[in-house]
Amino acid sequence: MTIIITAFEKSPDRGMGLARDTRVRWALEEVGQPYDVRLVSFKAMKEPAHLSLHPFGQIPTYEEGDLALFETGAIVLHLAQRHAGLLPSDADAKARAITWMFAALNTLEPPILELFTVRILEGDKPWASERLSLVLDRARTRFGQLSARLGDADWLDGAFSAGDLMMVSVLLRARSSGLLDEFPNLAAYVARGEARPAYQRAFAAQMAINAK
Ligand code: GTB
Repeated sequence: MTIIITAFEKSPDRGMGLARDTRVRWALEEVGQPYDVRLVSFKAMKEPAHLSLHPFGQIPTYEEGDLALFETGAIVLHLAQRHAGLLPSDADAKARAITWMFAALNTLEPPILELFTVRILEGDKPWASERLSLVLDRARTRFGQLSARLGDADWLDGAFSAGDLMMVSVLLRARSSGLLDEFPNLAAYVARGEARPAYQRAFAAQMAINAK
């Protein structure tokens, strides 16, 4: 059964890999599943055909036969549960890996998105610099806590897992803020994720679309 995901017809980041289809592509590459991509415009995302797949009119979506999913957390978890390569077989280790997926999406991603909002979307507001320092401090606290937990380990809990895939994907979005550079072990962790052949293939595939 062919897996089909959706992605931006033209990503605003011009192929830097920050749009969320990259993490789904990465998961698909890690578990060795081929997939097709349907590109959608911003207009098409808000039309009924796409809204029937994604109630919030966003990318990515995931179709596999009769199954249609949205939300990258759910998609990556689905892939990790159906195929070998992203979750350990030990039940407790699996639960911890899934915990890291949630931590990435619920604890790290919100302050990183706030950073993006204040730097890019609200950058011209008169209060932007004041708000930026508050938001930076909140993100810095979370980065410090994550950095302390990671220490000098390669991955968050033993072998590379879906938890690392999600955490690296989320941290990548903070690179342009410079915050990652304040925590060398996190910067090295992200670089390790990016160096994985599966990530490289996923990045190249989305770049091929956006470089056109
Ligand atoms: N919680 C959902 C998930 O994890 O799947 C969030 C999905 C989402 O935010 N999708 C975005 C989208 O479709 C694309 S990834 N936006 C269009 C809309 O809402 O109308 C977010 C994104 C967009 C652009 C960049 N960029 O240019 O750097 C990075 C990330």
